[in-house]
Amino acid sequence: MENHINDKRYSLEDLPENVAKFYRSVPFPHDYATNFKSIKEFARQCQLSHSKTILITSGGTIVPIEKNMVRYLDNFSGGGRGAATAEYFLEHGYHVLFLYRKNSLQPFIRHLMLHDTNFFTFLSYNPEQHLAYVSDTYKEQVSNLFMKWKSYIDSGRLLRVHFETVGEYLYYLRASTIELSTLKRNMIIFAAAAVSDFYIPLDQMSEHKIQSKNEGLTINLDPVPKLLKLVVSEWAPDAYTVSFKLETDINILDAKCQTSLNSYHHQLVIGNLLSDYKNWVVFHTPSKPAMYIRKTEQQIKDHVDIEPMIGERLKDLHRIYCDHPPHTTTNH
Ligand code: PAZ
Repeated sequence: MENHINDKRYSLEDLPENVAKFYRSVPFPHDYATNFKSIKEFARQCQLSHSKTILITSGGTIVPIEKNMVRYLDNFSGGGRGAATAEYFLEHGYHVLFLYRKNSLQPFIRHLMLHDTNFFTFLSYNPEQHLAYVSDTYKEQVSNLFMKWKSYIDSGRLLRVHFETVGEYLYYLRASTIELSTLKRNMIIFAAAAVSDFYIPLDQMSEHKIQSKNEGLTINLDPVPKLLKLVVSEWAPDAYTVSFKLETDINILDAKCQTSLNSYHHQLVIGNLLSDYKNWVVFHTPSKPAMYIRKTEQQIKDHVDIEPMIGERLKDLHRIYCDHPPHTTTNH
């Protein structure tokens, strides 16, 4: 790849075999060169302004089952957690690189995109003039949300890069973590995207739409390599790295979070349960007992977001992390 010639950090030769094989077995994102340039420039601006920065990954990745893709495997994630978290950190002075699934929720304008309050809710119609317009009741709210979204983008505080496939996601995760690694401890990586665990390598994928012949379909999937290890040990070793663990069985959630911490040696795993992930989460760090963040009954009734509560706690942990120079023992 043209951008990466002579940059050893991107060399596939030095990667574990399964990771190099993955990158060789998925198509390159077609708008990579443009996005890579934007990410590099964003990292330069963050460094110049000494700004704290957060990379937020958001939404679910898809797995194509045909090269001329008609069908794909997907997951439930809608990007609400990532978008709401981006809002919190933008409002608290951070630069945000928002790596999100195309057409998933975005900060601020998510309120205009949600399925239960889709954009038509905000419109009125004047049949005489044949005009639709934002109704007076919502004018201020819609205008505020739109202006926040636009002004953070225009000022360079919010950079959005989108992906669809798991391959695109992992290409952009590598570029974002490597380029932002110059920010050292000033950076948080907040990996909330729901990333496919399995994929079909290009050389095993049907070229054209798979034809149904009144038979079932058996698909063989290869495992997607876990790149968190490389993020933590090679690509952005000084960042405050947060991963998520989603489970459906509460009895294994804590153990899975601990296993993840022990395997990757990062700073925080946030556990959540599919049935209740909007109402409570649990923080696992290497040195403190598990800490729960729960909405009150009233907050649940009022549909209050939990992400500002997660953000507040995380911002504190990040401040403590930044206040301790590398290689000293911290107790956070
Ligand atoms: O995007 P969303 O708000 O619908 O869901 C967020 C989430 C549940 C995908 C996230 O909190 C999470 O757990 N992400 C990691 C999922 C995983 O274990 O791969």
